[in-house]
Amino acid sequence: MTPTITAFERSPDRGKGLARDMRVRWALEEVGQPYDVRLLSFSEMKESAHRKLHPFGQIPTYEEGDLILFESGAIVFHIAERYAGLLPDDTNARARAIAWMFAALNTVEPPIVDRSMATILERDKPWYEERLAFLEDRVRVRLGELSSRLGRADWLDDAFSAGDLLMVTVLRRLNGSGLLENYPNLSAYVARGEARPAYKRAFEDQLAVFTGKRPTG
Ligand code: GTB
Repeated sequence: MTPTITAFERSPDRGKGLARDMRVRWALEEVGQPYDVRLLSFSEMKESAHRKLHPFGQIPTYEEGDLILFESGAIVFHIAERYAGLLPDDTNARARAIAWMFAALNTVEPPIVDRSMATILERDKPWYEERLAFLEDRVRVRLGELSSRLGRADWLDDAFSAGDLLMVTVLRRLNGSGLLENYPNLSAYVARGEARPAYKRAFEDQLAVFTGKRPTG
């Protein structure tokens, strides 16, 4: 059964792969599973038909037969469990890869989202510069720790996994902030993720939603 996911009809990032359907698209491309996409406007996301799929009226969602899922992390985890290619077979290595999935979403993403929300919602406040400096310090702490752990390795725990997929998408939210560039091994790590053929296919597909041009490859 071909799964259907939901995505923005018109993404605020103009198709730069920052909305969270990107991680689901990438996971599906990595495992070679074709999928359909249903595009939603902001108002459609808040209608009851969509809220039956997503209690918070957001994207992405995932429908596959009787299964309806929301939360990008849960969706990527489901894909990684159902299809080969995103989690190792070895039990301990698999547990470590899952730990990195949680680390990406629970430990690294929150300060990055706090920073990006402040740049959108708090820019006109008198205390904005002071708060931004505080939030960026919090991001730097996590980047420093992640950079130390990654060291010279290609991926967080030996082979590429769903943990790397989520971590790369989380770090990409720092694009344009100038923060990632101070950690060359993390910049190279993100570039390594973006160079994967599955990433490129997913990126082109979500970009095509915005540009209206179908990918050529
Ligand atoms: N925890 C949920 C998950 O991981 O799935 C969070 C889902 C979520 O935040 N969805 C956002 C959404 O539907 C889109 S991804 N927002 C509409 C709403 O809440 O009404 C967040 C996002 C949106 C846009 C950009 N961008 O343009 O750069 C980046 C990230």
